[in-house]
Amino acid sequence: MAGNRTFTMIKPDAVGAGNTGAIIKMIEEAGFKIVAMKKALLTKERAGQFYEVHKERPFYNDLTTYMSSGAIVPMILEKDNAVEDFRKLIGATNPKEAAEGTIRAIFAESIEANAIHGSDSDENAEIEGKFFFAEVEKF
Ligand code: DGI
Repeated sequence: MAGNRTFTMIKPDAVGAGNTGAIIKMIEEAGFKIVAMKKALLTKERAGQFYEVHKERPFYNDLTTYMSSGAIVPMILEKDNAVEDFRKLIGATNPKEAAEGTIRAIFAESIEANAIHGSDSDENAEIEGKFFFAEVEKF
Protein backbone atom coordinates (compact mmCIF):
# COMPACT_ATOMS: atom_id res chain seq x y z
CA MET A 1 0.00 0.00 0.00
CA ALA A 2 1.22 3.50 -0.78
CA GLY A 3 2.31 5.53 2.21
CA ASN A 4 0.67 8.79 3.20
CA ARG A 5 1.77 12.25 2.22
CA THR A 6 3.31 15.42 3.55
CA PHE A 7 4.13 18.79 2.00
CA THR A 8 7.49 20.56 2.15
CA MET A 9 9.22 23.52 0.60
CA ILE A 10 12.91 24.31 0.55
CA LYS A 11 13.06 27.97 1.61
CA PRO A 12 14.88 30.93 -0.04
CA ASP A 13 18.01 30.77 2.18
CA ALA A 14 18.69 27.13 1.28
CA VAL A 15 17.81 27.48 -2.42
CA GLY A 16 19.94 30.64 -2.67
CA ALA A 17 22.90 28.96 -0.99
CA GLY A 18 22.84 26.11 -3.53
CA ASN A 19 21.69 23.48 -1.01
CA THR A 20 18.63 22.24 -2.94
CA GLY A 21 20.33 19.09 -4.24
CA ALA A 22 21.90 18.16 -0.89
CA ILE A 23 18.54 18.55 0.87
CA ILE A 24 16.65 16.49 -1.73
CA LYS A 25 19.32 13.77 -1.36
CA MET A 26 18.70 13.63 2.42
CA ILE A 27 14.93 13.47 1.83
CA GLU A 28 15.22 10.57 -0.65
CA GLU A 29 17.76 8.71 1.50
CA ALA A 30 15.30 8.94 4.41
CA GLY A 31 12.82 6.95 2.31
CA PHE A 32 10.49 9.66 1.00
CA LYS A 33 9.22 9.41 -2.58
CA ILE A 34 8.81 12.72 -4.45
CA VAL A 35 5.20 12.88 -5.70
CA ALA A 36 5.37 16.48 -7.01
CA MET A 37 8.12 19.11 -7.23
CA LYS A 38 8.83 22.49 -8.84
CA LYS A 39 10.75 25.74 -8.40
CA ALA A 40 8.56 28.77 -7.68
CA LEU A 41 8.59 32.36 -6.45
CA LEU A 42 5.97 33.50 -3.94
CA THR A 43 4.72 37.06 -3.98
CA LYS A 44 4.50 38.64 -0.52
CA GLU A 45 0.73 38.38 -0.79
CA ARG A 46 0.80 34.64 -1.57
CA ALA A 47 3.37 34.04 1.19
CA GLY A 48 0.91 35.83 3.47
CA GLN A 49 -1.87 33.44 2.40
CA PHE A 50 0.34 30.39 2.99
CA TYR A 51 1.21 31.58 6.54
CA GLU A 52 -2.26 33.02 7.26
CA VAL A 53 -2.42 31.15 10.63
CA HIS A 54 0.49 33.31 11.83
CA LYS A 55 -0.98 36.66 10.77
CA GLU A 56 -1.32 37.97 14.35
CA ARG A 57 2.25 36.97 15.28
CA PRO A 58 4.94 39.68 15.60
CA PHE A 59 7.17 37.94 13.04
CA TYR A 60 4.46 37.67 10.31
CA ASN A 61 5.64 40.67 8.25
CA ASP A 62 9.31 39.63 8.36
CA LEU A 63 8.36 36.02 7.59
CA THR A 64 6.34 36.89 4.49
CA THR A 65 9.02 39.32 3.28
CA TYR A 66 11.63 36.59 3.71
CA MET A 67 9.49 33.87 2.08
CA SER A 68 9.00 36.08 -1.01
CA SER A 69 12.69 37.13 -1.19
CA GLY A 70 13.84 34.33 -3.48
CA ALA A 71 12.95 31.05 -5.13
CA ILE A 72 11.50 28.14 -3.18
CA VAL A 73 11.20 24.44 -4.08
CA PRO A 74 7.81 23.04 -2.99
CA MET A 75 7.30 19.26 -2.97
CA ILE A 76 4.71 16.66 -2.04
CA LEU A 77 6.33 13.61 -0.42
CA GLU A 78 5.06 10.10 0.27
CA LYS A 79 6.10 7.62 2.97
CA ASP A 80 4.46 5.67 5.78
CA ASN A 81 3.91 8.06 8.70
CA ALA A 82 5.01 10.90 6.41
CA VAL A 83 4.09 13.98 8.48
CA GLU A 84 5.68 12.84 11.74
CA ASP A 85 8.77 11.25 10.15
CA PHE A 86 9.40 14.34 8.04
CA ARG A 87 9.18 16.69 11.06
CA LYS A 88 11.83 14.45 12.70
CA LEU A 89 14.05 14.68 9.61
CA ILE A 90 13.92 18.51 9.50
CA GLY A 91 14.32 19.14 13.25
CA ALA A 92 13.09 21.95 15.50
CA THR A 93 11.94 25.34 14.12
CA ASN A 94 14.93 27.07 15.76
CA PRO A 95 18.12 25.53 14.31
CA LYS A 96 19.87 26.10 17.67
CA GLU A 97 17.42 23.55 19.12
CA ALA A 98 17.38 21.19 16.13
CA ALA A 99 18.83 17.71 16.76
CA GLU A 100 22.21 16.92 15.26
CA GLY A 101 22.02 15.58 11.71
CA THR A 102 18.61 17.11 10.96
CA ILE A 103 18.15 19.26 7.84
CA ARG A 104 17.69 22.45 9.86
CA ALA A 105 20.71 21.71 12.07
CA ILE A 106 22.85 21.33 8.94
CA PHE A 107 21.43 24.01 6.62
CA ALA A 108 19.33 26.61 8.50
CA GLU A 109 20.71 30.12 9.02
CA SER A 110 18.28 31.29 11.74
CA ILE A 111 14.83 30.68 13.28
CA GLU A 112 13.32 32.59 10.34
CA ALA A 113 15.63 31.49 7.50
CA ASN A 114 15.35 27.87 8.61
CA ALA A 115 15.94 26.11 5.28
CA ILE A 116 12.79 24.02 5.01
CA HIS A 117 9.08 23.70 5.81
CA GLY A 118 7.24 20.54 6.87
CA SER A 119 3.46 20.25 7.36
CA ASP A 120 2.37 19.72 10.98
CA SER A 121 -0.70 17.52 10.30
CA ASP A 122 -2.24 15.32 7.58
CA GLU A 123 -4.97 17.93 7.12
CA ASN A 124 -2.47 20.78 6.60
CA ALA A 125 -0.36 18.59 4.28
CA GLU A 126 -3.39 18.23 2.02
CA ILE A 127 -4.23 21.97 2.12
CA GLU A 128 -0.61 23.04 1.54
CA GLY A 129 -0.08 20.56 -1.31
CA LYS A 130 -3.17 21.95 -3.06
CA PHE A 131 -1.82 25.49 -2.59
CA PHE A 132 1.02 24.68 -5.03
CA PHE A 133 0.02 21.68 -7.15
CA ALA A 134 -2.82 20.59 -9.42
CA GLU A 135 -3.89 16.91 -9.44
CA VAL A 136 -2.21 16.37 -12.85
CA GLU A 137 1.17 17.39 -11.38
CA LYS A 138 1.19 14.54 -8.83
CA PHE A 139 2.66 11.18 -9.85
O1 DGI B 1 6.25 24.44 11.63
P1 DGI B 1 7.51 25.23 11.75
O2 DGI B 1 7.95 25.85 10.43
O3 DGI B 1 8.63 24.49 12.42
O4 DGI B 1 7.19 26.45 12.73
P2 DGI B 1 5.91 27.40 12.86
O5 DGI B 1 4.74 26.88 12.08
O6 DGI B 1 5.73 27.67 14.32
O7 DGI B 1 6.40 28.77 12.20
C1 DGI B 1 6.40 28.95 10.80
C2 DGI B 1 7.65 29.71 10.40
O8 DGI B 1 7.62 31.01 10.98
C3 DGI B 1 8.95 29.09 10.91
O9 DGI B 1 9.42 28.07 10.08
C4 DGI B 1 9.87 30.29 10.92
C5 DGI B 1 8.95 31.41 11.34
N1 DGI B 1 9.01 31.62 12.80
C6 DGI B 1 8.45 30.85 13.77
N2 DGI B 1 8.71 31.35 14.99
C7 DGI B 1 9.43 32.48 14.78
C8 DGI B 1 9.61 32.64 13.38
N3 DGI B 1 10.31 33.66 12.83
C9 DGI B 1 10.82 34.57 13.68
N4 DGI B 1 11.51 35.61 13.15
N5 DGI B 1 10.68 34.48 15.05
C10 DGI B 1 9.99 33.46 15.65
O10 DGI B 1 9.86 33.38 16.88
